[in-house]
Amino acid sequence: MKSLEQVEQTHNEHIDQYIQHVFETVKKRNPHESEFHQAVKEVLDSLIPALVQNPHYINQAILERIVEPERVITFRVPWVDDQGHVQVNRGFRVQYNSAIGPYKGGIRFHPTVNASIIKFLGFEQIFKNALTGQPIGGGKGGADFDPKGKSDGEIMRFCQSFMSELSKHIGPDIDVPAGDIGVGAREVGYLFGQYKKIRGGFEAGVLTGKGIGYGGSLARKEATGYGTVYFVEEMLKDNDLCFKDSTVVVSGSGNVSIYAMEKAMELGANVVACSDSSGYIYDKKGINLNTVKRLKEVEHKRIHEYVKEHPDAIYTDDPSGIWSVPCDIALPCATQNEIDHHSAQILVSNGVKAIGEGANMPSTHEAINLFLKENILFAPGKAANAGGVSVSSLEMAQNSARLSWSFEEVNNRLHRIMKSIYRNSKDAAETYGAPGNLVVGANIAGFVRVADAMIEQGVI
Ligand code: NDP
Ligand code: 2IT
Repeated sequence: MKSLEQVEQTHNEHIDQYIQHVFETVKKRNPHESEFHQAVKEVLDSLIPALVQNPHYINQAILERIVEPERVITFRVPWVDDQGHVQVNRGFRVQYNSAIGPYKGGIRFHPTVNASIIKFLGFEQIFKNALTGQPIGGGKGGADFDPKGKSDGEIMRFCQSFMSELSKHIGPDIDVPAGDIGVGAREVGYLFGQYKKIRGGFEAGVLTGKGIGYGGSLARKEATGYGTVYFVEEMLKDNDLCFKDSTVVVSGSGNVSIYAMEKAMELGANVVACSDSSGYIYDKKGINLNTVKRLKEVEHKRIHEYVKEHPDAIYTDDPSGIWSVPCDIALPCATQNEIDHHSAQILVSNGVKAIGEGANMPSTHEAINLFLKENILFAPGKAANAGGVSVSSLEMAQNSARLSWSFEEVNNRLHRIMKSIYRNSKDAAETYGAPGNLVVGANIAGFVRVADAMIEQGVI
């Protein structure tokens, strides 16, 4: 007769085989989409204990359903450049999962955007949004448009063309886009203006990240970066560590990066390095954030300009070199797969204590496994960067109520949400037999909320 342990082991092996089968189907159905495969694999691999405890998720084919987007829209985006030439880009919107609310997620404008990137981001967004506790489903969009070097007029015409098509598929109770890489308040403004013109009415809640003067929320701009630091602060506190007097490296110098640096500095950290896609700056005495803000937010210049004003700082034209700067806390806030196994090894050998992912999927599988193996505190992106979409949801709430809260009010709510995401991820990790593993905890906590809502709504 088999022992109880053997029976359990066989059962777990069956579940593992089932999960592998679901993953193989995803790969077959979506060939050559490596980022999408990566995001799906990370979530599926976390779910064994959740399926062991909840076998009805298997009977109800929750995995097979959750990996398949409810809808994927691809469209032509024609626009006229300043020379009078017609240009064509490809636009995307993936409406991934609406079990707990209208589709919600950003829009990315970057030349690398393709179906794989948008699907990986949309898939991550389902679980991230569930973790926030807010009523928002998962979606993502974008275009392979390169905003670098484009005039303001070109950006506006591109946004108008993009929205001319997208407007057919979105609405305050249907799908609510926001910003992501290459899309900030300026682009959201042009997108909103075009949507309003097409609809003939002021539906404030159709987009978030709007300007403060026409329905935007205070603290949305700061929310992702601040939220990442709030999350990491909780994780550090739980391990008798803190930001004060720590050395911090933050990749990128865009929206998420700038406000992660700001909050880390406020908490007493010395932030010594940041980057853009061309290279990184190292300023031993601490980055001057006012200079970075002016260069990036106002003048739209490259980060290497920083050293002209701060000659003690060093610029190196290799963005991934930033991970060789010794630090206690690393906050990757630029883009996917920016920390590979090699960079992770360097961080570990330099004594890093904690990683907080402000970007989406910035660490490869191999990097994450190394951090976990070496007991480095690791805050996964879908939990740690959920502050942006959380405040987006608060923006929707303010729009519905036709009022606006103070900065302090929104910031306090954001802080509470990040604390509760940390607590729920930590508790789920413990409940499901992986104490301290916030990757497993966040994936399961997000998944269970969505899976239960899907079951309650029947096979749809
Ligand atoms: P931005 O466009 O404002 O900034 C992106 C920054 O990352 C820029 O400094 C950019 O440099 C840099 N970057 C891009 N590619 C690389 C690279 N290969 N190496 C080094 N730096 C690079 O985008 P966001 O700050 O909004 O987004 C950053 C990340 O955070 C993304 O992963 C996004 O999905 C995620 N995120 C964003 C949220 C938001 O609310 N905005 C919410 C949650 C997650 P360059 O200017 O040279 O391109
Ligand atoms: O990745 C993300 O969570 C975002 N880009 C923000 C999404 C949003 O709807 O605010």
